[in-house]
Amino acid sequence: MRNNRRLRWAAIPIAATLAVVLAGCTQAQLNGFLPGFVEGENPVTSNTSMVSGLWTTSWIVLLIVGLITWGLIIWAVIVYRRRKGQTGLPVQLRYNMPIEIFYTIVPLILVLGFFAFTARDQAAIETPYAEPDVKVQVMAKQWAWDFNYTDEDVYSPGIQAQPADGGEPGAIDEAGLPTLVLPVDKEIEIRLDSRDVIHSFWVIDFLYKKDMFPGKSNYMYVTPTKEGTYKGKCAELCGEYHSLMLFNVEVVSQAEYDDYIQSLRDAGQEGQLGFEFDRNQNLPGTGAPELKEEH
Ligand SMILES: [Cu+2]
Repeated sequence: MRNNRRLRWAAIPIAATLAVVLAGCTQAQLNGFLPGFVEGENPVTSNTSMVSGLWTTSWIVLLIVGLITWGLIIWAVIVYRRRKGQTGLPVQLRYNMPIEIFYTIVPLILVLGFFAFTARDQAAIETPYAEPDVKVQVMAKQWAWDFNYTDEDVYSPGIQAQPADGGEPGAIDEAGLPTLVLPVDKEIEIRLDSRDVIHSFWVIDFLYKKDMFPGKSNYMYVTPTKEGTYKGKCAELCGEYHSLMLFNVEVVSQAEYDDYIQSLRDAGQEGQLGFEFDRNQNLPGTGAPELKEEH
């Protein structure tokens, strides 16, 4: 009875604090301060709301755990502080079964909960499109990107970021960055490959990145839902000019996409930039002659 009343007293300030804090939140804050979110506009991709929901909910749960923990620490420090005239050790308590059970069960619930929600969202995001509208292939290389538009059989080669002419020291030539053009509201399958070492394909506002390995293809499935230009970068330290391994993703209307594909065709960039440009030519699966064992 007495314990219940105490708990109620603790619950009131916690709930009040949460209500005040959350009521004062802007949409951007409720979105976990993640990049790409603009109030009143479409999310950037079909996945971003799910990712930011998982992120923000996790933080709220963890902050509640934090508030309870900090509250208990401060309470114990104040209530059980050493008072004038006290000597020796206070009464030592151990094997308090209710508390032992409490701090075994609660973390277990938290871990299982985080796991379940992560697995659910990951499964949704990683589900391949049965019939993607557009297939592209991204080839990472030290320190740039090649883009193959698989269905259209055209390509766009990229070079690493160059210094801007006459700009600030360290400024880069934005116009010269490799650019992947994608149509809006279309299901896109992106095949990810590497020509040399491990890289990682990261479009910041997509809230998603995935590693790219030599000799093994990874895939990502995404539907961009807002037109715009989004910054991308390599997210896996891959050598000296890793920081210059930048690109842009331009999400455009279908008509603009068709124009872009035509411009590549007009420039003679037909066909695909294949694995023949990879640095290592002896990887399994590349068709290279394999070493024969001698008997
Ligand atoms: Cu890289």
